[in-house]
Amino acid sequence: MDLQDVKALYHRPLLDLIFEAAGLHREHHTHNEMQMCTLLSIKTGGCVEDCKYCSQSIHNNAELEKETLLKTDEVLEQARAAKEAGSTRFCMGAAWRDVKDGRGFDRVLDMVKGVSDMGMEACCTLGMLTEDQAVKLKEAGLTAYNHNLDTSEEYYDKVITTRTYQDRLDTIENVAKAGISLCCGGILGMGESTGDRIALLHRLSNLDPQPESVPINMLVPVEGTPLEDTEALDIFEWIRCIAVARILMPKAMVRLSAGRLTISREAQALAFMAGANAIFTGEKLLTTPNPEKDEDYNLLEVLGLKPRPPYKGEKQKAA
Ligand code: SAM
Ligand code: DTB
Ligand code: SF4
Repeated sequence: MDLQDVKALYHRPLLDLIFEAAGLHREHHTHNEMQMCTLLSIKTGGCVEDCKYCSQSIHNNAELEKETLLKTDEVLEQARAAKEAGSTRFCMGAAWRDVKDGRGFDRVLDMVKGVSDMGMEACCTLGMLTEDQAVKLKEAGLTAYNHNLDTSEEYYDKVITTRTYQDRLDTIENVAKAGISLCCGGILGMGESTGDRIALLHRLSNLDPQPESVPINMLVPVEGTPLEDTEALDIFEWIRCIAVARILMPKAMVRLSAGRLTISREAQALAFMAGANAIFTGEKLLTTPNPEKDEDYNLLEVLGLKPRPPYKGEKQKAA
């Protein structure tokens, strides 16, 4: 769909959007299933990028305990615990600008292999990646790689100046060339305009192939970052974006990522109706808090949703 069409879609009445999104969700997915994923920060803080939202950038002043790259055993222990708690996808995040070949990367490859051998979907987000590195991750058993566009190309340099939009697109291309599923989305509520949100959704849906998973992050305004005082985005605008994402990318997993802690159960329920079908569980995302496990399971139960089994091997699950 071209930008003008996405714009027209975006401005349709909200309930019409939710209705259409819900229909497409039911057509392409088992609509009462929720994918539960767990995140682990395998290397925390000290990142040289200047992403203005991020607690882990050396350019910001967020209070944070820095950590060097975790040991493989520690990571696999956490993956096992996540599996026991019902997670089927385990995502490892590192505060790196890009991946450097060497011992650190070799250790990450061991982690990926270990998680994959446990029967979980293994996912990583490690910053920029070359094609060769992407191939190595694929061979180690990686299911998906997360690398976000974050916002529109126009708004991008208000948020990050140390790498370009094109750098991001290059990594995304390297991931696709290696045959790894792409997890690619953005952040809402960074002070961007409606037009920026439309442009982001347009860009995401025109990636070829489309992302297998689309994380929709709501800005977590971390103290000590330049975005700490950003005014919260209207929750219906967030739901509108989720519905548009579902309509534009009917086969993707639409993943409610950062920001759920401050979003009401009712708004989350509406987001699920609008096609969101994956959440991050566990009390922490990478560095910021997330709803308690019991709260999430309670919400699923109330809504009649059940955790979705892992789908390693097949790209898309039959509805
Ligand atoms: N360093 C790697 C990178 O930037 O690609 C991987 C980790 S990074 C934390 C992954 C994503 O988390 C970012 O692209 C951004 O979309 C999201 N994120 C980080 N901090 C956030 C915040 N405070 N609020 C919402 N989303 C955030
Ligand atoms: C994504 O888009 N959101 C997740 C995942 N990819 C790695 C990360 C959210 C991080 C939120 C801020 C934090 O906890 O530091
Ligand atoms: Fe570094 Fe990623 Fe945070 Fe940007 S979002 S500062 S690249 S950890």
